[in-house]
Amino acid sequence: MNNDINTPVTESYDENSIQVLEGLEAVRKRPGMYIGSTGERGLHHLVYEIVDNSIDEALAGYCDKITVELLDDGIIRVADNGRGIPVGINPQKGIPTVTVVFTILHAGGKFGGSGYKVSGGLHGVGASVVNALSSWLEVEVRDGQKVYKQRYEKGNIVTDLEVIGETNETGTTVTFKPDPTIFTDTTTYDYDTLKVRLREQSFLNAGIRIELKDLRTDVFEPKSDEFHYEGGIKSYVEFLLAEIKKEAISDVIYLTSSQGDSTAEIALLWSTAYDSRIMSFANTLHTIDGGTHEQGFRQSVANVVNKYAFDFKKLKEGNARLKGDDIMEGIVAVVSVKLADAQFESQTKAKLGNTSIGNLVRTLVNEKLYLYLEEHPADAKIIIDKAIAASNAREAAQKARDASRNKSGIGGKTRMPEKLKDCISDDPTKTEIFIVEGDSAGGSAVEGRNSTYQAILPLWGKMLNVEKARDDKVYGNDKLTPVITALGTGIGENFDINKLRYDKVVIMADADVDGSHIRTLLLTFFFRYMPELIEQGHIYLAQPPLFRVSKGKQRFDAFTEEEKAEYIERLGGSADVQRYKGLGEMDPDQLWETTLDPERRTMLRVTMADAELASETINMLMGEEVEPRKQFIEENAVFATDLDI
Ligand code: TSJ
Repeated sequence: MNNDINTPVTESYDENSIQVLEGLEAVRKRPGMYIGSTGERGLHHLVYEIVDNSIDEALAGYCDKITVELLDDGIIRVADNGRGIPVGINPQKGIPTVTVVFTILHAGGKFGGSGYKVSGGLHGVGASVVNALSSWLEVEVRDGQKVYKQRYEKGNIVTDLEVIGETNETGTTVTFKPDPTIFTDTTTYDYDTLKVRLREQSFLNAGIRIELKDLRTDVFEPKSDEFHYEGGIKSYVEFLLAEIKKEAISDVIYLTSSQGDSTAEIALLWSTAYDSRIMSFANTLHTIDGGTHEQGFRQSVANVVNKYAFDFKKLKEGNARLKGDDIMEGIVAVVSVKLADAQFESQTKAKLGNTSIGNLVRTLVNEKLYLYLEEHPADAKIIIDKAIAASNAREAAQKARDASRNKSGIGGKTRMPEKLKDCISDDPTKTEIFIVEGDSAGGSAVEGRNSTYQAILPLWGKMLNVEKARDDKVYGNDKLTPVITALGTGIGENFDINKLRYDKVVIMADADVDGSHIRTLLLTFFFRYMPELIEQGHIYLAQPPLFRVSKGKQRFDAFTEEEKAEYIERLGGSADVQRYKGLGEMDPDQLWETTLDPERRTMLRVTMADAELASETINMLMGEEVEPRKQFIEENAVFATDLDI
């Protein structure tokens, strides 16, 4: 037996043997060329290289269970119940096939070119690479009669293949310890990284059972998962849907076809989401950067939906064609292709380049998705309506965005909202804008204000629920557009605090439930779209009083029940008490005296000083759960007080 990886184990010098002659030494010299990197990714890649062999055995129909175990000391064990790697003498090399698999560098590894054959052959690709990069590796083969074992260290054979017992089972078990002198960053496996990948593989290979066990004694708690999906990529889209916490608005649509060596398999559905989630794979490798198969999918889905909408007259005049992005809104899809000579492009080698597979996908979608729509007109209607809604929202957003761009300077002045009663001064260090709830309060405020420095912008009606809406709706909302326009800063990426037209932005709403609602919505809007305004202390909450306590010429405004009682006592125990029902019922003078006059008013400055409270609040506001948000809105008065600095 040949015990040295530097000694060629073959006598033949044909072209294929050149790599063989290089031996595993080459792998240890330039590990990155074989596994991508020697960082965390490369470390995890070792496991995938081994597991892929068991998956091939399962695809060949001889294995239905794969187990991956994380052991102490960075050791990994992968076992399957397949036929077992052949132990007979390989006629070309004169040594057991299993030894060939682990000690000879095979041409055409995953990183050296194409490493995939759709059916059979090419098993064991990568096993020698893993062996070369392991401090030690042991393989155990069960052939239904005997248990064979061989051990290697850094790729070198240290024991002959020997029989160590008897068995009536079949299968292969590989145990290895990645070499810490190669994986210098880390040799610690991340359970969740393996979990995501193994789950993905079990989706892509319907019916396979993959078990993952964390048996490391130093982990906080032992973990294990089992993945088994008879539905394959149909189960995958359902899983992805659950992951984004959305509802389906169509059935799962499953399309498949093959041509020669190539197959394309697609599962898709439309959900209530506002973006799309498309996962593409080539030969079960996740093509993060997409490629021909994914592009073919996107284009043909857009074509088919448009063609169907046109053929069945589902679009109004002028809505001539729906854009791809609008059709894709809410789509959840898995596109999985298998092909003989996958060509990968891009920096990360995660983009498929084969044009023929793009055409296969296009043909598949063009024919079968169209048929599906014809046969499921109710689904088709929902899908098209959703695309039309997306299209309308996008157009509204564009209009609002244009409106929010401050064109003053070169192109003249932005037109201010009709409802805005602006102030005379345009000195942005002195001016104030009051965003007022309701038209009647707005009227009093306009009359009562100091018109040199104080602008009034009345808002009315039921506001849009900012937390729940998509960005487009916020941009396009006719309640918020005047606010954006009046402030002058623009929002999102257009935001420019230097264009702020007022020093103080004051939210003025009643102390009742509606007022609290509006306050919450505006605060949420500012938090989300103009956080700098809060950070730099420009946002305020007006504090209109609740009571007027008077006796003769003496008058006091009380902001709380306690204050009211205090004033009554100060006035000798009896006094006239007027309850301010709302801003709308104050006359202009009262509003000026109590709420607008900088000399007398009380205002709360909204700050982010209590950053934790703010972020928690916003998380809760932005979250999916309705209950805490509802509760928050009801308790909004408390929020305002908490922000009082
Ligand atoms: F990568 C590996 F080599 F290290 C490895 C291979 C690791 C593990 C965990 C499993 C396997 C593996 C290989 N499982 N099952 C097989 N099957 C074969 O190698 C095999 C068995 C029988 C025949 C045959 O034609 O009879 C052909 C093959 C390729």
